[in-house]
Amino acid sequence: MVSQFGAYVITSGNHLKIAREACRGGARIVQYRDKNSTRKEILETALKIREVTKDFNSLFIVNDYIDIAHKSGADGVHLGQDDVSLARAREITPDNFIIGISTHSLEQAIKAEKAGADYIGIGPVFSTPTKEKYKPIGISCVKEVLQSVNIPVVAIGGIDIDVVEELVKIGVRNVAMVRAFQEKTGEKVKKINFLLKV
Ligand code: TZP
Ligand code: MG
Repeated sequence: MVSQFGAYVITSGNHLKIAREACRGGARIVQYRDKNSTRKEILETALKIREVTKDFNSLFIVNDYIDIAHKSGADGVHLGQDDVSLARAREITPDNFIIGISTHSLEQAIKAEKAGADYIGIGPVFSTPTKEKYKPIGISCVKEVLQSVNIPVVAIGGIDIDVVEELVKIGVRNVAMVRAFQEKTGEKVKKINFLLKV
């Protein structure tokens, strides 16, 4: 797996459109995160996003659903702290399947690496309505995580272009956004990848 993603695009709203624009802008990785549709709809959209990401040679990750990730031919799945355990996820997915884990503290980050995660998300860095029940961890926690684990660390939560430079300064090499990628997706991917030297 690549050791740096750069802009990590998480879809919302018009998922396929965002995925397409992300790929056109040079995104190395797209996560399909759909909290509203039915399983059937999610599989249908996942299959379409798989086609687009394949055309651009971008990695495709499905949030929450291991079975749909597998059926759609995705490269991997992204799981949260309350989802099936990483060990179980490994058992039921093929070799080389990418498994990313959401973490919200240094302890969770270290635990996820030990358990064999391919990468982790760490956040929310700043407060965000997209994950409003979570307390922001702040930049200092992200820095500690970067110093403590060796797998790719994706900073997430309340991030927009204007803070990327600050994140780069503490060593962040992967930045995920949900809301901020709803507008000018391709343009933002390009800018972020430039700042992250991807
Ligand atoms: N995990 C941690 S924060 C977050 C997720 C999915 C939401 C990030 O959304 P936004 O809109 O980029 O703040
Ligand atoms: Mg989840």
